Amino acid sequence: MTIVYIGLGSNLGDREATIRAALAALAEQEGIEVVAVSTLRETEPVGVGPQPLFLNGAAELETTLSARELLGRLLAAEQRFGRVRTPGEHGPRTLDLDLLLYGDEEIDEPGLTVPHPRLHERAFVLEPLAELEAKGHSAGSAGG
Ligand code: GSY
Repeated sequence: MTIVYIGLGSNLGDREATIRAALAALAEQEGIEVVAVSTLRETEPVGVGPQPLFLNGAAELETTLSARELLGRLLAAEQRFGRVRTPGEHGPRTLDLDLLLYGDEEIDEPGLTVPHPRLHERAFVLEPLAELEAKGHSAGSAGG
């Protein structure tokens, strides 16, 4: 069982309903347990030009899946909840599920980098992780 942290984001449609539905869909899947979810907060878009405000948060999962398998599940959930990915474009999105930490593993493969490469520079990720840690879910020592 590996402890994992994922980033949650949306800035299109019913943002909170989409994030909550995606978490429920993940929790139903074999090999994934949703352990804790941070509060969701509105944030100004970073690095994407003028766009609607995001709703962001983070969740702690426990999983028996490999990082690659879990990434596949996250991408499938994004698609299921209406995300359209266009290479090179950073348009508004119904759902963004980012794999932030996978235990204490460091992975750098095509399409899969953990810890997430921009984790430490994004307040909209760090603040919900800090909240989970304060609740006793220790993102700082994931897997350790
Ligand atoms: O993967 C993160 C997508 N994203 C966000 C986000 O989730 N929230 C905010 N506030 N800005 C962002 N810019 C990008 S890209």
